[in-house]
Amino acid sequence: MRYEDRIELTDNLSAKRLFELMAEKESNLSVAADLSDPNELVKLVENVGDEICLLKTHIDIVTDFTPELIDTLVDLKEKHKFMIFEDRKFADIGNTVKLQYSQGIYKIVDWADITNAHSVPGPGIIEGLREVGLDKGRGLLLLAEMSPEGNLAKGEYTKTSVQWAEEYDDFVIGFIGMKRLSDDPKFITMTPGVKLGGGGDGLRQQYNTPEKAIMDGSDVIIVGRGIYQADNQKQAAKDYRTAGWNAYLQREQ
Ligand code: S5P
Repeated sequence: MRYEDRIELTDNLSAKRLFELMAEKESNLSVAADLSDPNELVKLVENVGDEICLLKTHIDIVTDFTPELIDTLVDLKEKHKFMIFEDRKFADIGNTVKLQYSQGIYKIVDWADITNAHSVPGPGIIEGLREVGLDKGRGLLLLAEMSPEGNLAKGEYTKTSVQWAEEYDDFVIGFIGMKRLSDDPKFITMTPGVKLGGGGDGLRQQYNTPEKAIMDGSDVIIVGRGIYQADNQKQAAKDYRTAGWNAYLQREQ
């Protein structure tokens, strides 16, 4: 199904907005902005902002973090029209993740439209995050699968994650997965480990091409080093955007 036809299938505001934005902007590209220098991070976002539907951050890798950085990212989000996904990978009990999501120095729930969690602690992790995120219209992705060689997110673990998404579908908007994991089109699958040319990274990351990810039923390709390490970040983002979007058009024909 086309992204615009999926808007009405979900009640979650972040999922609706993302489908809308992807269709409007003709982009299913998310950039993983894994840069520690805040100035380099902002420069990257300025370079790629027009090409992406979603900015994926790891806010805790930023050296000398200040709350002003969040203000800058939110300003860029409004200017270039994208959403923000803080890739926090929560993994604790419900009560603790609730605090990690809303308190501390990052106050993730205040600015990140989307975040994600491991399923390993059980459904309490979803319930804890949902208590603070749902009223703010936030969305959660479950890490039902992962990209690196040797990871344990497979089989029953993946299946149970999909069941929990169905159970908490007002807040869980989809998955990190290597392929489509649910037949229900309201769920969004985002795939990391994407690089033109494929390959790996020496630390067991495994790359697929944008075409392979989209043809396997993914909705959003997540690209980090393929874009931020390129000599021309803007051009690289354009290339990945075109590859992801063309694969989607071909899939939906
Ligand atoms: O299984 C996963 C899940 C995630 S969210 N594998 C991943 O690589 N990621 C994230 O995607 C990872 O934390 C990083 O931010 C990005 C991949 O970056 P790249 O430089 O390898 O493209």
